[in-house]
Amino acid sequence: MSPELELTIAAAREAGELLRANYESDLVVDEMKAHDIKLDLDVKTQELITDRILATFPDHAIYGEEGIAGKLDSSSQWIVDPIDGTVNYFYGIPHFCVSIALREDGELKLGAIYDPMMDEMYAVDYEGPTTRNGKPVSPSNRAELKQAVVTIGFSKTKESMDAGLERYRNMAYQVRKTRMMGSAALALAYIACGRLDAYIEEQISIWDIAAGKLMVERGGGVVNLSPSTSSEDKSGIVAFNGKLPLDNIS
Ligand code: 2AM
Ligand code: CA
Repeated sequence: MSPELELTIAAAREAGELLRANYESDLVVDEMKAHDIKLDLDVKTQELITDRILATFPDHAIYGEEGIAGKLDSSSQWIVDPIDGTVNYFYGIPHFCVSIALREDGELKLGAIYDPMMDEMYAVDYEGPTTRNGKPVSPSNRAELKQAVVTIGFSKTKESMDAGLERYRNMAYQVRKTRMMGSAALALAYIACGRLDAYIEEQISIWDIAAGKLMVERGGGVVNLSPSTSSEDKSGIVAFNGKLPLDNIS
């Protein structure tokens, strides 16, 4: 394992332990929006990850959901989501994770996604397969929509919700089951290991998907991103096992 991935895994695990320790405790809410919540713990967890990474790589950049740090012009960028699935976390639904990826010269290189409630660590290095708790995993072989379990996410704006609902309506008739689970990073980790066959969402941010995108692609899955209609720094995503006929959906 590369030293960079070792650090990524250690930081993700430590962050996940902090989340597990505070799970179902009285949480300090920084911001409560119609369809989103920001917790003090989002910020604290990112600070922990930032400290661990910059202690080893003080010249690198940190791009996190909760802010930026380090040398921002560095060609080595760590893309961090301290809690992916904050709404689940706040409501005591045990499906959320920590996601950390390393991007060098604009290319995703490695990453880890840690689900602290399941104690599952997904990881992908500079080379080699995606692993879960150290064992190689791969996407499913299901090639027909009628066999597929597809997870769909709804975003925040009315426009993106309307688009998502329309897509959901069409998809629901064709697939075996749909799921709405609330963590983009875990949706991708689940595709990378064959638990889910596809994930479609109208509007996600890079930190939600950086590590998971690499995990899916490394196993031969496909992740198509499209520019979001409503926000410049967000994208739509269609991710799948590489076998389903979803290449033309965007
Ligand atoms: P979060 O928990 O880190 O905010 C739920 O559909 C997924 O969308 C989660 O992965 C969630 O990540 C993400 N998400 C929540 N708010 C978002 C926003 N404003 N823009 C993009 N993605 C968001
Ligand atoms: Ca988050």
